[in-house]
Amino acid sequence: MPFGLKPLHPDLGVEITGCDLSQPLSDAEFNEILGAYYRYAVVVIRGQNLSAEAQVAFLRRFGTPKISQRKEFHVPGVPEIGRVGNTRHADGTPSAFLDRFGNLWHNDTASDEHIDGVTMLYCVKTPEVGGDTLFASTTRAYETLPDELKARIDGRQVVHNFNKHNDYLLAKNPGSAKPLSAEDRAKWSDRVHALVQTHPVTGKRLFFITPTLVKTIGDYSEPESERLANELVAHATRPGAVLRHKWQVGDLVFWDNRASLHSASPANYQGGERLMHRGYSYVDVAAHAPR
Ligand SMILES: O=C(O)CCC(=O)C(=O)O
Ligand SMILES: [Fe+2]
Repeated sequence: MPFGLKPLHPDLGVEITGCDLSQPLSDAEFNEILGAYYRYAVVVIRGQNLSAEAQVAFLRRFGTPKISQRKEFHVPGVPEIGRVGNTRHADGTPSAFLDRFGNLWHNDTASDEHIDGVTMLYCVKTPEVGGDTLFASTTRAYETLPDELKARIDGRQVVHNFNKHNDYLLAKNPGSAKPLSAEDRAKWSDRVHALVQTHPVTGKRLFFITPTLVKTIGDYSEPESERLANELVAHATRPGAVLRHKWQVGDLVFWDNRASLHSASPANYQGGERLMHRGYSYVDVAAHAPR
């Protein structure tokens, strides 16, 4: 039986109904899901009862799962799935990774060389207040970009480096991040990508950027590059362009990091608990193109 599709916003996002991911999917069924993923960039499937193993099996349909470096937050025995949230072990130590500054627009791939990736969050616990995740389309953003801004970015390359993100957090609030040693900094190399790109599967034009990681854009100075990055993302996330996902336990949400930007909400849950099982998979777009 074909799945149902319910678009969530004019620019991006769809809910798929009639889908139980705890059961194996046929190739035809997965192909339907893949079609929705590329067409809408953000996919919501609610009411799931998904073990971490079943989540990995679904992740693998897209490509190769990436193992997070935060081993202490892996689901025991399932290193492809990390815990994200504010939960604690019985001894009071955190049992999940909490990004206190999650309310920054980003994609999850700017610090990588291979930028086609799907991020997948499965909601285990959600607070009554806060914890929404926000999404915006980078294809629609490019399409609606004023010509003057298009002219400033067309043909330019963007250099992202994860160290910039750490510097940004420290500058904003000393103590919010760990000052990095030269050895730590050397782990993150510059990643150079075209700022304006054509999506390899959908053929749509988009811009690819995560402002807090931007070192430079083209030959603009660092402060000019930063301003330009913020202008682009302000356009992408202007009022009316944002899809807000309010979580329910059992929601699985996954997104195409090339075609969208996302942002968590500030981690202020007023005493509530939030726990997501998070996976990320490199996507083998060559096997998917074009649609
Ligand atoms: O926790 C969220 O709402 C989003 C977190 C996030 O940015 C991610 O998992 O990549
Ligand atoms: Fe993210």
